[in-house]
Amino acid sequence: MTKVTQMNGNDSKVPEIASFDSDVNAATLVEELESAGCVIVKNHIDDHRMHQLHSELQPYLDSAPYGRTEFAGRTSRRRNGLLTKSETCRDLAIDPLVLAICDGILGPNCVNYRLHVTMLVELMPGEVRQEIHRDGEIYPIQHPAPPMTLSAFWAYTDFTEENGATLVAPGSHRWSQDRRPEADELVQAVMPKGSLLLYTSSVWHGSEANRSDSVRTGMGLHYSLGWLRQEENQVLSSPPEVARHFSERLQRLIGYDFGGPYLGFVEQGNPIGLLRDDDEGDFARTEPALNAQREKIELLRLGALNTDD
Ligand SMILES: O=C(O)CCC(=O)C(=O)O
Repeated sequence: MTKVTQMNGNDSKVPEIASFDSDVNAATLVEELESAGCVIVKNHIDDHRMHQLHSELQPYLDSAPYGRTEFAGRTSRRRNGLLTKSETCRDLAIDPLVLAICDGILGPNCVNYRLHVTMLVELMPGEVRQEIHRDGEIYPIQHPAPPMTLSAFWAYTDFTEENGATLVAPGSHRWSQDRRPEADELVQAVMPKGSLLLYTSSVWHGSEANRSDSVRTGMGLHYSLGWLRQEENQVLSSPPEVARHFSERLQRLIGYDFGGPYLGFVEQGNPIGLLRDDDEGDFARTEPALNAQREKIELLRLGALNTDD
């Protein structure tokens, strides 16, 4: 593990993102996410899998239009719906280490978490800095809030200072609604291709300008609490005739499952039945195991977290 705390001339801490090798255990990463809101896992996937991922996805990126908003980046290209486009991406969406982190970060506040959004973000040379934002802003909830999403942003290319490695404000998951990061509170997630940046929904972040002459591409596979609406409409992006070929873990993760007791039924029963030829129709709108898990969840008191300021 590399975790260095530097001091500047004013004796104040220089922000840093703790960075771990990929043999790190999930509990260590959960602890770091709870204390800093962000963490890097270096070299989590090898060159062979990166090569597979590129060969499956790059044609879709090459044909993608440039962004049409400042936020999407007018010199950037994006693609979503990645599960239908790449088998390697389907595997990465259920990466055991990432799911174990979701268990620790999202698990305490829901009985099932979901795949929230899949996206490729390619910054071309000349792209400007993105608006710094919190992913949790899509929900009308005051920050700091308990983690509503866990973002897993994979380095599809190397992430360098020059090519636009994501800017993150460590510790900002505890900041009040109105506190914005100062310039010296932002640090870039510099990491080699195949690494992974993780951060939670109250963390301020955004892509840095690409001042290099090469592209910088990140692949976001983000997760959310099972009782929230997912950012990407996963069951329309992967309708039943497509999703029936996915692994059962992935089918359930994208939404062919209850999001909690009584959440998301189809004709009274579990939507996983839509993907089974031999399904005889289950007319239970919830399941005893879900009900039992639900009992263990402490009621959320939004806006009740301690802030740092
Ligand atoms: O591309 C990046 O570094 C971050 C992108 C991001 O946060 C977003 O588009 O929501």
